[in-house]
Amino acid sequence: MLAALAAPAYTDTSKGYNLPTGVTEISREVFALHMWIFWVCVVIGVIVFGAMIWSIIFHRRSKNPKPADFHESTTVEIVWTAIPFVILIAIAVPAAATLIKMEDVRDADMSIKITGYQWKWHYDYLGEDVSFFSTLSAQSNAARQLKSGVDVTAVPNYLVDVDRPLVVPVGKKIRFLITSNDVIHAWWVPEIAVKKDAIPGYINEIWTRIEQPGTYRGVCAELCGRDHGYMPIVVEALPQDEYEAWLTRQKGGEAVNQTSAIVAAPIAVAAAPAQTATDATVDAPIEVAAGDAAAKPAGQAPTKDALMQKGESVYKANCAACHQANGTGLPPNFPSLVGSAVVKGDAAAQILQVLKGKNLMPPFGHLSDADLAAVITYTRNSWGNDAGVVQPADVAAQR
Ligand code: HEC
Ligand SMILES: [Cu+2]
Repeated sequence: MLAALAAPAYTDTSKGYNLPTGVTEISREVFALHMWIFWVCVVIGVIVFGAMIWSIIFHRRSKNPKPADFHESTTVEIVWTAIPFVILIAIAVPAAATLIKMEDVRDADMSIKITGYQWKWHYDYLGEDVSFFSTLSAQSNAARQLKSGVDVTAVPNYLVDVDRPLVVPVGKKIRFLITSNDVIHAWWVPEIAVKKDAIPGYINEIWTRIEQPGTYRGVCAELCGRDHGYMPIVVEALPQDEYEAWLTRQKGGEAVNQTSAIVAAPIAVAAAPAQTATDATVDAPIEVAAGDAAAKPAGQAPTKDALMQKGESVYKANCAACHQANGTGLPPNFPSLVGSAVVKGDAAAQILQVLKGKNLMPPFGHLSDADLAAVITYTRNSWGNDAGVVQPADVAAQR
């Protein structure tokens, strides 16, 4: 989130209540179509309602006790068939032209596979060996919890902020391959006029070429279950050189641990309010250690402090929705982890349950070993629990 604050301001090209004009050629065409069809509708509305109101007033019964009884007029019938036909053609031709352009994904400069999950997005930069999950930002997620006590109007970009945005270059034709891992989602970012269903078993294609660097926000546009409202999209468009620098940074170290880069930032934010000034100075080196240690491949086991730090942010992003930030859950459906026999018990059984899920609890096998070890260690050693450390190697052993 600190990164988000430093990023270019959110670009909003909507004018009050209207659609945004957006920052791509297609989005401007969509806007022009929208306005053209809107005015066609306004004119039709004025004529039809005008004729109706005029008839009601000037041909009311008290004025014309004996109604006219003429019948059939070939001229009128031809006119009222021809005019709508012409209007429909005038709408369909430009709309079809834009649709065809939208579907033309040939000659793309790069491809990104987007996969919807309940309730997050996964981005895979094809051919680049860079992929990651993008989930609701820890700050929004904490604020949205029942009785969180947080004033949501004070949370920046409440519910439209993520831990890791989709970073793309400007000026490049980017092909999106959109699919889903579970139910139907829809990837929608109004400023770039991209809205496509993410359907399990299908891959939908669409493309964009963003002209202006900036941050563009969107949401899942398909009712996809309980947390449908909590899977926002953030696209950060960077100039080509900055994008390339970003991509290089992702490749070094990211292959080992997909989420390492973000973990440091949410921790800083999450930990800050609770800390006194002295704590903050004392903890600062540990934060660095958390990022480093956890990002290293198994073999160099992370310290308990590092696991706890990272675990807290993984917990907030993945578990707090059901088990609550303070671990007490929402019984009877979502059990409390405070003093839970499973949490205090055999580590292997607990790892298996988190990896594979159980009944209403979804599987978390898509998280890295480092993230899972951290979150399990966190639950085993928070809220009065004291059940020892789980290392990434322990998680790997259960996969
Ligand atoms: C969608 C809601 C949901 C989320 C998110 C969730 N859980 Fe659970 N969890 C459950 C439910 C429901 C159970 C009870 C499963 C059962 O025994 O039927 C459970 C049980 C558990 C248990 C066993 C507790 C006990 O005493 O039975 C542990 C440990 C646990 N979850 C850890 C986690 C961790 C760690 C995460 C995050 C990585 C997580 N859960 C995310 C719903 C959730
Ligand atoms: Cu969705």
